Amino acid sequence: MGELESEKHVKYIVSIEKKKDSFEALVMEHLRLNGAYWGLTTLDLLHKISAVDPEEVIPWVMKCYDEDCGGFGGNIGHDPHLLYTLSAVQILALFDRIDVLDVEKVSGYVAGLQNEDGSFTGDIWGEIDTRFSYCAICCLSILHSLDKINVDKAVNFIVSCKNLDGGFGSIPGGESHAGQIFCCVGALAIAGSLHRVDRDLLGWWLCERQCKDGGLNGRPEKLADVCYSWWVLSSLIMIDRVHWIDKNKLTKFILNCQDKENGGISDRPDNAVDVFHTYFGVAGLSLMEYPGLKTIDPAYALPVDVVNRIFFRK
Ligand code: GRG
Ligand code: ZN
Repeated sequence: MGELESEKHVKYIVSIEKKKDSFEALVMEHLRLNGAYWGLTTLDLLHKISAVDPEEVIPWVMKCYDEDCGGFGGNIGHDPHLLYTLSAVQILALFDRIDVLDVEKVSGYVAGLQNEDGSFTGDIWGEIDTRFSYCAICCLSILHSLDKINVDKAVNFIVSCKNLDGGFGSIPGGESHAGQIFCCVGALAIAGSLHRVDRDLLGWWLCERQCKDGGLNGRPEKLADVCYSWWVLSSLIMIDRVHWIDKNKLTKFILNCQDKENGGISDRPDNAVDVFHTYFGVAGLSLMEYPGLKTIDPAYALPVDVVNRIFFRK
């Protein structure tokens, strides 16, 4: 079935970090802090975080910080948003540099986005989505600041987005989608509330996502895509039902999506690679204990050694 082309993927990720004027960098402009998180986490899983210089990364991350409100934008001068604030905190955690943050200020920004019903808006414009519940809970947990929000209400809102099929949507009544399921299950895991998930029902829905080609899709009747190797598999692991899919077939599907010449992983075989699917492929393989990779934590989406450093530091 071929092997994971680790060295080529490292070269590919480092090259997109450098080629800031490439087409991919251009279309990804507003997502740069996210892209940096996906790329850097992949490098760390491949044991190659040393390929980038923290003295370049950390000052750039801090340039995306809005001192007035305490949140991070997607790039220098962009408006702050929970999505980018989580990416910034995750990148700083990867480099063990949370110390550069004003934790009171950043956690105050995140907590200020919680609504009366426990939900979160992504920024001042008011869109509500369980993605933002995940971002807030993950971010505050890394900052040891969950006490700044009403966790019970946050959990109750997420549970109100649970559907009869066992899955979760973006808002109450929203269709079940593997990406939202990751967010809801991840947030509930971090909040210590996984007992609110119907594990057998959800596990059944999630394992039904495996297609004939071995890959996973995000909803019934859709095509398989490497990114669901992350969204679906991480959720299955958190509810302890990962043995319900065929790992061997999924591993083959991911390895088939590699660009074996220039590095990088695509959404499905023979498509163009990008940094997101490179992360999803490598992270999916890490969840399946592929040899030579660091283990990734399914809830925090960070290598387990990084998570341990955050919570068990003496
Ligand atoms: C730190 C891992 C981590 C996440 C941060 C942004 C976020 C929190 C979570 C996003 C969850 C999500 C909704 C992912 C789904 C993304 C996706 C592939 C959407 C495409 O959906 P469709 O329906 O595509 O357009 P399909 O595959 O169904 O055809
Ligand atoms: Zn995808």
